[in-house]
Amino acid sequence: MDYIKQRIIEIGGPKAEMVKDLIKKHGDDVIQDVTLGQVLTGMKGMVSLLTCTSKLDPEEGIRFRGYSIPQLQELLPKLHQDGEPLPEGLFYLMLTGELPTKEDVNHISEQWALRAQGIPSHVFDVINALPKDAHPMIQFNSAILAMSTESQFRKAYLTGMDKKDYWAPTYEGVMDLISRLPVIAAYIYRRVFHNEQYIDIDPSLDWAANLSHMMGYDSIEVQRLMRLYMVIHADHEGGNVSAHATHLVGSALSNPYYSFSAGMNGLAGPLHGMANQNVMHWINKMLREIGTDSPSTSQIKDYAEMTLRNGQVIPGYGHAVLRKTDPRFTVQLEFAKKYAPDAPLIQLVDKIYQVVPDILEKTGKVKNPWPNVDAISGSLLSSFGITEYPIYTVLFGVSRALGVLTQLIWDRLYGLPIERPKSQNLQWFAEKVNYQP
Ligand code: AMX
Repeated sequence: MDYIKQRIIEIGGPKAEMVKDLIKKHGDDVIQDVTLGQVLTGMKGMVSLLTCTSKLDPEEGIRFRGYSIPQLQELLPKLHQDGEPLPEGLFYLMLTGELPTKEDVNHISEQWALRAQGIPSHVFDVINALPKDAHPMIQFNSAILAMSTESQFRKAYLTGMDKKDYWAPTYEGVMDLISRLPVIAAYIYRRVFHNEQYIDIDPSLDWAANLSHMMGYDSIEVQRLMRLYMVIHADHEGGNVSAHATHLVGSALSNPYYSFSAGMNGLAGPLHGMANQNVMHWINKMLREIGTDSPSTSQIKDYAEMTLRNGQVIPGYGHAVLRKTDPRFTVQLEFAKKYAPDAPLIQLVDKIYQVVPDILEKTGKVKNPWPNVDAISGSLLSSFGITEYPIYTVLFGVSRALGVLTQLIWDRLYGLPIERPKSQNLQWFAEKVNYQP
């Protein structure tokens, strides 16, 4: 057995026992009161999920197994001393709760490069059957579903295995799926934007560098950017739409492909992962309508206010949990200032940052006026040559697989049951609070 699986058994076994024991001894203990407002406004702040891969603090931002992004930059194995952490290391950390060694990271890199080569040909047929102008997320998700024919979980389930072992075929499916996503994403990118000039995988490269390579970018800078991008988008606790959807569908024991596909359908929404593309759309429309590549802060202010007057959101700003500037925004801005300080788009992002929070604050209703991860990610990719913004949500999805699929393995380890919250009609809520119109 692979030594990582052995380690998962050692770590996961006692934790699974603890979950059972907690339910047995404290299943009826009250842990939180729930307000009507919480239920009717998206369950914000309502504790309803068990997730250990990462934790989101409203003021500080994300921590992966207790480590902040700056700490990860310091502690996770890197290819270059002054470089970005390898996403393989973050995956290992989220999976086991332990910091990986360089050998662990190399082992995962090798595993993924090997497994990436096993994509059945019908998956590419499915992509090719779609029109090229079908949004890349449609192509991406269709390919994920098509790969479900390979599900090891389904085969193992049908053999009648013991449910405490479900995590093992789930792990195999997750490893296959994560390894293959860069190939699929790059294939879609080259199909749609580069005249079907496909580039083969290079098994000597790490996972993120391979994605960059297969997309057609072999510079050290883009490889570094891709590693950073893949690390910071990987996980954001359990309640965000892509994680929660993956978890929910997975709770029916749907295989990793079905479960992840559900998460990706959620990521494709404009309030979630599609925001990274919409930010570029918003910026380009603004530049077109104002008629300049370098608008003044007062022109940006007028345009942002017009967006609000038209009843639209300003993409890249606001968050359901965060109440400060997203550290994932800050780390990208730092990267940009280091490697592309003169990029006009980065200067524009900086200018928008000076103007928009104040405007959102003045609405009196936006709970978080600060930029999120998507306010800059597209401008950063664009500044390094990846200008075709419909692919951005796909790249987000490749990264998000690391977190939500690790969560799925843990759902299986914990033996979590099918999810089935109670719903009530409007009258029930009105009666519950003695509502008087
Ligand atoms: N522009 C304009 N209005 C905004 C806004 C923004 N950026 N952010 C929030 N608001 C509005 C909401 O639409 C809501 O208006 P309503 O009362 O008229 O319906 C009001 O402010 C209160 O909303 P909230 O409690 O502050 O936010 P939320 O938790 O309901 O939603 C989010 C969070 C991210 C969906 C929202 O801030 C938003 O739409 N932002 C723009 C889209 C975006 O950038 N999404 C990406 C988020 C990160 C990610 O998942 N990748």
